[in-house]
Amino acid sequence: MNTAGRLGLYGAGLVVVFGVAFAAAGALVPDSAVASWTERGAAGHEQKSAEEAAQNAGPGEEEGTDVSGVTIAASGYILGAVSAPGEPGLAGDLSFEIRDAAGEPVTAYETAHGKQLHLIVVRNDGSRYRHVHPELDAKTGTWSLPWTWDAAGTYRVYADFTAEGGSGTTLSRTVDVAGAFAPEPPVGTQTRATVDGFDVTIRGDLVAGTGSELTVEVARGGEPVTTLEPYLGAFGHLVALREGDLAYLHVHAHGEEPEAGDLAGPEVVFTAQAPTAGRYLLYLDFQVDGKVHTAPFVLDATASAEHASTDSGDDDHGGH
Ligand SMILES: [Cu+2]
Repeated sequence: MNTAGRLGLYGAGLVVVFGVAFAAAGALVPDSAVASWTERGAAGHEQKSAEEAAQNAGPGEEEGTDVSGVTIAASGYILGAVSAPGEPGLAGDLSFEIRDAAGEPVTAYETAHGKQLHLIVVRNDGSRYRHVHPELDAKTGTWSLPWTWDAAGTYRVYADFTAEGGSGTTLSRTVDVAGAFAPEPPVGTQTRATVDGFDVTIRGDLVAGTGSELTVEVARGGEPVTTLEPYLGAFGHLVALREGDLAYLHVHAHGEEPEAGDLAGPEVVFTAQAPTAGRYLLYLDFQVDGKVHTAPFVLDATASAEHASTDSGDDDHGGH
């Protein structure tokens, strides 16, 4: 399918600017190159072509859809350097700080989805996904948690947070982990995942430029699982990344925030905002018997025009 032609100027710009890092999946991306593209994305300066000028609108303002997580700075905040072990198997800490426009570490945050900061780490090929919650040293503004890498490669580290008095922000940086890199890119769309004995399916059509309803269903041993537990303010937490630039999409679970002790299943419904046609990598975290499991999926979003006759435009954004 030729999606490139439908991406529009902004998408084309992204392919040019960010596609390089992903295309280099067979090799580590030099720090200098990464710094160059992240800073260009953040500052949006020195753009010359029309394509790049369109990009000046910045993530999140593209055709009214939400794109974030492709820059180190946004909304007056910057993600500082990420410190982490340099190669697989070395035990250490992963740490960083968020700084404000004045360069001061941010020490006060608001809780969203049950936590003050959500840390998503994924290798550039979409593998090795982790969703964790580091601890804040409220004196220094340093976030940290014990950390060991399983495999070499270039990783994207996303901090999804709401600073006190601010709005929800997602910033990202890349971290290089030395060693021989064996890529594990997705081979095609994937609507079914088997994880820790659970069979999880996802259905629904991702349509660019609108809220797309996605339903996940969890089974175990052929039986529907009706004992999904609340996790991060919902009965599941879905993260979606755009293949290529690994832009971080906004996904909302439907329904009221569950209370402790509530159970649900086997289905959980989400609304995802796919900004463009193309491929998306999705990761569902769900909790059963106190344990969190992660099911990965790969979906292709169609251009909105292709879908005009069947899509009702139902835009349920749900609660955040
Ligand atoms: Cu989280």
